[in-house]
Amino acid sequence: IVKFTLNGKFVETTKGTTILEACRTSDIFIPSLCYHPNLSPNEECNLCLVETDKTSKLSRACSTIIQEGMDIVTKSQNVLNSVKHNLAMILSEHPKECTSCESNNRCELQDLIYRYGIIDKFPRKQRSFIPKDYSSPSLIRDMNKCIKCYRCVKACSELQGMDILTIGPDGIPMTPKNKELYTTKCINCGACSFYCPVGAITENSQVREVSNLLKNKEGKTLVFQTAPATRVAISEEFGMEPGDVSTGKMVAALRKLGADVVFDTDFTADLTIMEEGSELLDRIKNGGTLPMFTSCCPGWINMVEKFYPEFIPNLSSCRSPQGMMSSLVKNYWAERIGIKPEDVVVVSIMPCTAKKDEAVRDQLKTESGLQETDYVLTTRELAKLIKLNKVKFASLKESEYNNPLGESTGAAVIFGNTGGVMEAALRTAYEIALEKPMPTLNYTPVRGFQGIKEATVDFGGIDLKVAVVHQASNIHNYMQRLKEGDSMHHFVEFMICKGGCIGGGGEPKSKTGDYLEKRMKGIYKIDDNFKIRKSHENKAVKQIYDQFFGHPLSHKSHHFLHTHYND
Ligand code: HC1
Ligand code: SF4
Repeated sequence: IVKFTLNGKFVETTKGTTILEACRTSDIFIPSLCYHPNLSPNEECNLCLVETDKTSKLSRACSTIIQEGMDIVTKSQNVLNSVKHNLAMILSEHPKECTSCESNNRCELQDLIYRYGIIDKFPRKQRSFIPKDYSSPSLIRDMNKCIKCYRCVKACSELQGMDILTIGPDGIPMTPKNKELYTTKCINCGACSFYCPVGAITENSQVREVSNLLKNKEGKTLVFQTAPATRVAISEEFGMEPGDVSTGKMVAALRKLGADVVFDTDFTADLTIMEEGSELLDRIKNGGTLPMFTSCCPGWINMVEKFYPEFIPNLSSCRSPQGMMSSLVKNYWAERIGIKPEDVVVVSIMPCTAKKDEAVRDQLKTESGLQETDYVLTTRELAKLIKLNKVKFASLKESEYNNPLGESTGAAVIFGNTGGVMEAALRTAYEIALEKPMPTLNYTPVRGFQGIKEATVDFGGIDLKVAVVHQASNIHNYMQRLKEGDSMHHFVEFMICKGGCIGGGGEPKSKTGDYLEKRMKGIYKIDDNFKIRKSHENKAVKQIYDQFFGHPLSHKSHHFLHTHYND
């Protein structure tokens, strides 16, 4: 414990706390652009200035550790003048394109400029123009807007272990050899866009396209699907808490915006379990490639293809639930209700930027060459669309999904959390293999935030060894172990973002320390409240097997629900 004075008040905190952390816990506002609680301090923006011990020399709150007896002042004229000066300097280098910027109204620089009443008084400091990078379907980079905070660089290296972005000679983050992002080994996880405080790296937004379609459908039927992790995060964009369950409000908002049909990606998460669980049992029984890897996370698929191609045979051949849903809508549902697949537009709402990249894969087109998922909006983009249309989200009356592709179980929604696909698969595979339910449905060894979770399940005679790995840096470590022949599991779940999809690069940019924990709890709460919590008990799933696919891994399911990868 250290005791100190903060703006004249006696306070205590634990040893090693920085001034910035102490101020945030005491609800004292300190401006900053380069600091983020999930990243190590950057000490670049020079905005988190405070006075210590009555000296006129200012210290950076983000990197100054509180000492016993320290006297800290955050609000002197000296501090204010310096913050204003430094903000004005940053603004002088920043393009004034706020009205058309993707980050308008959610830009941390813009917020500070208003908060401190900064006038654009310095002459514009001309930087040489950097061509914008539109190469990736997932992300757009306009480094002219970069404020050199380096949060993207740290997110890419510290959190994801990817090292795609480094600081260039001009101080601007660059890709290897300045190549277009899509031609590098970038996996499109979007962590860089999540941490960018301005509009320099953003999702490759399709809000305009979807907005135009909603206004003028040109005879098309607009079908939406919503991913598991969106429903516990979108609330944050409307002043509610992380983890608040907004499934019904999100469906209602989509209807209000003009959606014709809203299906649930959770339905195809249940279908994934049927296919993937059967695939696992088949591989174990018939000597197939093990360990089998889950295949629903598109950032992970990119990583295998780009870094570990020798492990492509380990990937489950199942399409992701997004891919399965779009395939079902265009190849099965459209025909059943008498519309041509080309007259259906599928828009999916995802927590993930890499899903945009998944959507354009050649493998995921209909036989006649139609893209099955037409547009992907991240949770952030959907929130933007809702705000643009002035829909009052918080007071919406809840609405239900359309059926049959809207019916789901508790096993499906937990896909949104790290460990969820594994837990859902075990609930079903165990029961199919042993003809009795698992002793406990809440399989806690695969829950929580530990980077690599390992467990052994007694599968009646064989010990089924499973692992769950999330966050790209942990995945690199796991794959290294695997390459060295160290770890041997039967089945491994991989999710590229910390926490799984709830931590996706397209989720709202919440900054409270515990937003991931709260979203995770929200997901488990939905599962706990479901009457049906096992995928194989989903009635609509059973029906689709009876009426169309026959059984898991049938010829038809291989055709419509499975895929192959690029080597
Ligand atoms: Fe996910 Fe999935 S859980 S990948 O994390 O398997 O994005 O939410 O939609 O497709 O269902 C994401 C989430 C999502 C798929 C499912
Ligand atoms: Fe790095 Fe992910 Fe951004 Fe690519 S998308 S540059 S891998 S953080």
